[in-house]
Amino acid sequence: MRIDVLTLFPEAFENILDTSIVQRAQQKGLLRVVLSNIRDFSRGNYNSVDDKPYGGGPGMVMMCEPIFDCLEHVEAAEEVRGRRILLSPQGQPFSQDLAQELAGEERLILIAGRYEGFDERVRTGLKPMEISIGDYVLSGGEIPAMVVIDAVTRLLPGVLGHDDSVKQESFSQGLLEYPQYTRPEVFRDMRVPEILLSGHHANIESWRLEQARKRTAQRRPDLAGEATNSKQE
Ligand code: 9D3
Repeated sequence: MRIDVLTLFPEAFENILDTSIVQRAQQKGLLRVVLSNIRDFSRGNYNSVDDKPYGGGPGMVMMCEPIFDCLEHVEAAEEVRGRRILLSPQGQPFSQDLAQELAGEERLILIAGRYEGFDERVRTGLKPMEISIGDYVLSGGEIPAMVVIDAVTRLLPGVLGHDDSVKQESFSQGLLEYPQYTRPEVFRDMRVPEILLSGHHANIESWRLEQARKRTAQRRPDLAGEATNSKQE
């Protein structure tokens, strides 16, 4: 997969991309992330990428021309056009299902904005899909873009290696995690549940499932009923 990111702050991505699973995916040749600075496509003497909103109002708006030019430049670098994605508070809520869908694409082009928002012609002219990562106010689309990159990268075949964590995830899909323990057996009078020391794998598995269900019902009633469990049902 190739992921392009159009941003005013390419530096903001570098540390994250170079220290995460994303780096491993890139080293394995499964992913290539290409950062482009929208400011490189600004015109005129002041290199501006934002301007005052027509009709008045607070704040500044991202201009369409540098974004169109940057996108067209980046798209020309590869045969496959890919999926255009605008990170925006007005977008479709990001979810594991959407991450799964995006992981099937050959190429993603993420557009991360700053300021009060985009000139509407970015939407009408480029017809990107819009993604929000949740109902809270951030200062820009960079962190949401990193969230999307991280969630999608983990789903690319070969990135995690075919260890249990992938299986575990699908096993307990839609449930919160069960309680986990590691050494020591007793820490400040708090004991590890006896069943986990019993070596009885079937009992351990049903204890974990029960714990996961209780926890889900208590903390995330909105998820209850969502769970798919291939072993049990
Ligand atoms: C307080 C500013 N708001 C005034 C009506 C609008 C606004 C514009 C730009 C709010 C946030 C932003 C910057 N956020 C994003 O670009 C963003 C975002 C987010 O803030 N929350 C969740 N997901 C996303 S995806 C992109």
